[in-house]
Amino acid sequence: MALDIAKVRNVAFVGHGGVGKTSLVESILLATGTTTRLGRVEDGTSTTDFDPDEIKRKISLSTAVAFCDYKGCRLNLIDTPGYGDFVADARAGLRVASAAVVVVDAVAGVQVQTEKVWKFANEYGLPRVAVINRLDRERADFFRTLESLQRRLKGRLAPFQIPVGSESSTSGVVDLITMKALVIADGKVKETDIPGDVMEMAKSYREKLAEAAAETDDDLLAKYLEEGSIGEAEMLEALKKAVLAGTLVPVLAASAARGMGVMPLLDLIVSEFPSPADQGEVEGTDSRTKNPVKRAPDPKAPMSALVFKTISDPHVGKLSLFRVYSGTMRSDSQVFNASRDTKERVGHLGWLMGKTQKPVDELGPGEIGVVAKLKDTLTGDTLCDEANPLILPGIAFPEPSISFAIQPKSRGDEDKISTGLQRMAEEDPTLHHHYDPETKQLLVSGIGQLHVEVVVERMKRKYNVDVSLLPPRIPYKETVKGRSEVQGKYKKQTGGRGQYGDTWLRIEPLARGGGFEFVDDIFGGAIPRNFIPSVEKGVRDCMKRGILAGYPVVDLKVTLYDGSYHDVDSSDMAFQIAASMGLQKGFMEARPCLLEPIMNVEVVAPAENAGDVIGDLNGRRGRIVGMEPEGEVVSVRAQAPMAEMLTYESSLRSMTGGRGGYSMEFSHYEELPAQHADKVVAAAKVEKEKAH
Ligand SMILES: Nc1nc2c(ncn2[C@@H]2O[C@H](COP(=O)(O)OP(=O)(O)OP(=O)(O)O)[C@@H](O)[C@H]2O)c(=O)[nH]1
Ligand SMILES: [Mg+2]
Repeated sequence: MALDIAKVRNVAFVGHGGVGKTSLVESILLATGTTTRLGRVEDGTSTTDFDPDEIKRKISLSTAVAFCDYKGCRLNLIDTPGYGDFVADARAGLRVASAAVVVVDAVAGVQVQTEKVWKFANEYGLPRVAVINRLDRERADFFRTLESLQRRLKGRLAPFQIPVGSESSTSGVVDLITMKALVIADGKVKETDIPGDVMEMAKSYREKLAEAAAETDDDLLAKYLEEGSIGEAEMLEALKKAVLAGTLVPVLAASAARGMGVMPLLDLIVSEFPSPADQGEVEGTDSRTKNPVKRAPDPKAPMSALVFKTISDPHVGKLSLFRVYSGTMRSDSQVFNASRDTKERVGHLGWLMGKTQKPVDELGPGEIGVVAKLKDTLTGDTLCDEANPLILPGIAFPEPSISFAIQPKSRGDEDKISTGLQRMAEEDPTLHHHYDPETKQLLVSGIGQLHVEVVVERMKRKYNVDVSLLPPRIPYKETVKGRSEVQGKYKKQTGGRGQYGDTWLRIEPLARGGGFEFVDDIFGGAIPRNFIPSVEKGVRDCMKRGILAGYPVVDLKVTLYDGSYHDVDSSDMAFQIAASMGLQKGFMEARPCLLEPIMNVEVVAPAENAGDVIGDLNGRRGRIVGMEPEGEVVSVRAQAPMAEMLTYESSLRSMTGGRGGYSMEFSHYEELPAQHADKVVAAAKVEKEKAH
């Protein structure tokens, strides 16, 4: 029997790295009796950080799902990674969730990834709660963090609780709705009266909450202004509506380590977050007619499900994690992958509890499940009923921003490497790889350095190949700043049939991000029509290979405006070569330059190190764009070239005695100053000579 859909809650845990998402999920599993002891990330015993790489690094690298039952509801807890390199998984987790728990650290406040996941949640229109966690830590401050949330995130945030005690003496929370305290004593949560020392604060925040509730409804506001208060039932009702609509975000207080604030979070999830039934119909596209179609979350409707995660294991094979949106998926059945137009056999279905699966016969709308060994299905695909083929909106994954060349440590491992990379790319849509014939190197591209390092470790553990990672290759690009007009001519007469292609090209820059534009400006048949695509192909191929230093050419407009041909000797190939020769020459005459990737960097460091951090960033050609004190720490935002930031981790560590942290993501391309560009061009020459 599938679950009662009104009783399902799909909740994604999102936030910046290391704020306690996995620990909070673990506390929930213990509090609901799902587990009998509290697993810990540090000990490698948590339910959702089960992967050996996660255990080794003590961070989540990948989305994992666990479930629990509470007050008659089924809660699917989607634990997503917070580290910037793995943010794609957080996005995928939010895509299939009905609500989000945004966890923030009580010391650091809002951080880069907090803002990012907040935007994703907005994109999917998800109701959410903000949980201020790790309140037991030194320098933790609920009210300062609340202020940081209200200032930096868009949306109305109102505390539903305030903490009792602070830092190591944190002992519980005051529930501002019931005006009772929930304190932890002997590892158990007890309801008590509000302690005297927080009474004033509790009253003042209760007042604010009543006000926030009143403001959600005109009639209620009128009553509040007239009578000076509103009843608990009315207040609750108004808050509930606003939370469901996403117009109000409750803020809760927690310490996952102490199991504090967990029960109120569970109550809120059950009573205020939507079920898949509340989420209503989903819209997709009929894969045959391309018409929009809607599906109700009804167990009897035609089945549709979205795959949001793929895990591949050399032993178990491929696992596909999915959410059912309509209809019922059954074990031992056949489904249709509408995204790839292929049938798939579904063997055993399961619910997920971290790395283990609980077998289940069928999964109804809203349920999250797993199936092994689908042959062609990848992340983002829609599985459905073949007679009613539907494609649901997929998941947008970020493009990789950093590339490393990898080398096998022993000869003859090349095949194993490509199999491994192929499999890993199936699991991870943000991992790309390709062979560069210029340098004869295999390049692996990912979102950041850690991402690629993890890939290399996995390759060793799962596919038994040891590779070394060469220093990262900065993804420079080439472009021009000026214009030129050149002839590209290829003529060869050696016995038999010759080769003849002749083109005149005009080369001009496009605005940054403009890509490539090819204009055919041939009149009067100077070049026959069938050879025009050959010219374009010659230009494109040459741009891909690069001209100045072997990096792809971008932001370029090439106009073919004249040329000539030979009745017998002209061919597709001759025109491709002619165009490529023309472009190479014209490019060099049009003031070529290199573009370099610029990163957005956010550093959080102790306030006393602010001066050093800023000085160091300036030394790395960085531009400081903002600096905000957050209590005893300071957050510095800057833009700096990727090439200068590769060694940042260790510098920051030594500057701050290990107390600073940072995150970084790609922002845009800018011209690389000439003295740096010269070095890159020279290095490319050396590399090319070595390869030939
Ligand atoms: N003192 C204290 N430490 C906590 C608390 N919650 C989590 N931690 C610790 O903080 C560290 C990070 O916790 P995780 O649960 O792994 O954080 P996360 O948000 O899942 O991290 P990523 O998945 O890597 O983004 C671990 O060492 C936890 O034990 C808390 O309430 N108090
Ligand atoms: Mg985690």
